[in-house]
Amino acid sequence: MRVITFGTFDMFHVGHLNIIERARALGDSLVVGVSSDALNFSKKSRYPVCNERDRSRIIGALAAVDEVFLEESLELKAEYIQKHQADILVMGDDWNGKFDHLSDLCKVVYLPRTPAISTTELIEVVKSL
Ligand code: C2G
Repeated sequence: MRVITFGTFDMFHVGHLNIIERARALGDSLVVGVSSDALNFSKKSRYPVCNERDRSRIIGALAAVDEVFLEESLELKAEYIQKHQADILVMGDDWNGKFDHLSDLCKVVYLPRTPAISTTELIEVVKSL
């Protein structure tokens, strides 16, 4: 079974590692769509701290990850799932219900987020040092 997941993975932290490892454990291979800088800018009106090239390199270097590609648009999930022949889509439960319409293409699984860590909180901690 091939698993696919998506994310920005900015300032890579253990919450990111946990979901990637848990996603991989649901199948035999894992492909990760890393959100592009432009996609992030369109969503949040700011660019990620780490650029898409560096974020993709970090994700691609993980033992749990078999393949990485750039996610250019939130609207293209169906195309990405088909292109990569994914059997299971994994997302964190902050996206609960948002991708249920894709369940005719593949199984859709929402995994619980790791508590008490996020890129936003890391930025706040660093700012306050
Ligand atoms: N995550 C987690 N626990 C945390 C923080 C993040 O499990 N403490 C998960 C998120 O639920 C998500 C993944 O890690 O599944 C990546 O998180 P983000 O980088 O915040 O990704 P996001 O901007 O939500 O993805 O198509 C979706 C887009 O790519 C956006």
